[in-house]
Amino acid sequence: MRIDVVTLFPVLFEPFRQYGVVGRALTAGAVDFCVWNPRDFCRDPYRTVDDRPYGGGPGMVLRPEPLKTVLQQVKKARADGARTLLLTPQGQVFDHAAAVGLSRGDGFILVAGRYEGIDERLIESEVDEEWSIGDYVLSGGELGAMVIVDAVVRQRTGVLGDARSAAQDSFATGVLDHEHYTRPECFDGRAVPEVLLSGDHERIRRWRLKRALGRTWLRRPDLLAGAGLDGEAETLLEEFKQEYLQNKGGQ
Ligand code: 9D3
Repeated sequence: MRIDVVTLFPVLFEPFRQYGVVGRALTAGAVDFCVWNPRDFCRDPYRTVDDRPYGGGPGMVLRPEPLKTVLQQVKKARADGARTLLLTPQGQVFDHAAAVGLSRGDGFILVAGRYEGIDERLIESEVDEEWSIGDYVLSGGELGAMVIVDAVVRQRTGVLGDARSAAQDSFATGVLDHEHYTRPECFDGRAVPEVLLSGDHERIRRWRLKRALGRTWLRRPDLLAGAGLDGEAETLLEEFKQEYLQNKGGQ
């Protein structure tokens, strides 16, 4: 898989590409990652990338020419017809299904905007899809690009040490994760739930599933609507609800 990112701030991607799951994927050669700066493709002596908006108003707009030049270079370098995705507050909200979809292809080109936005004609001529990462205001598309790369790269088999990890991620299963505990057995006067020390793997599995369902019901009931629970899950969730409503806490 190859991912290209077009950004005015390539340095922001330096630690991102060096560390963690993404860093290992790049080192292992599972993903080719290239960062391009439109400023390097400016023909004017001052290398200006922005200009004032037609019609007036605050802020600046990214000029179409440097972006067109850099995107044509990227597309020539790839020569695989990869889709070009623009990070923008006006885009579709990125989610796990989108991450899985993108992880199945050969890669894509991400364009991170800055300032008030990008000249619309560049979007019409060079951009295939527009994506947002959520309903809050960021200063630019770079964090959005990193979010997408991280979510996509961890879906690729072989990238995670344990192939089951990606499949068990929340949103992959449709429910939130259960609680986690490690040593010591007693911390700040709080014990680890007894069942986790029992060694009874079937009891532990049912407890974890019940906690996961219960937490999803309490915190993100919207997720449960699309989770498609089987009979066992339905039963465990009913147990959780009853215990919760009787104020037993549900251990
Ligand atoms: C005056 C109008 N501006 C503020 C609401 C519009 C605006 C332009 C550019 C707001 C933010 C940005 C920069 N943001 C992004 O490029 C961006 C983004 C975001 O702000 N939120 C969620 N996802 C994304 S992806 C790219």
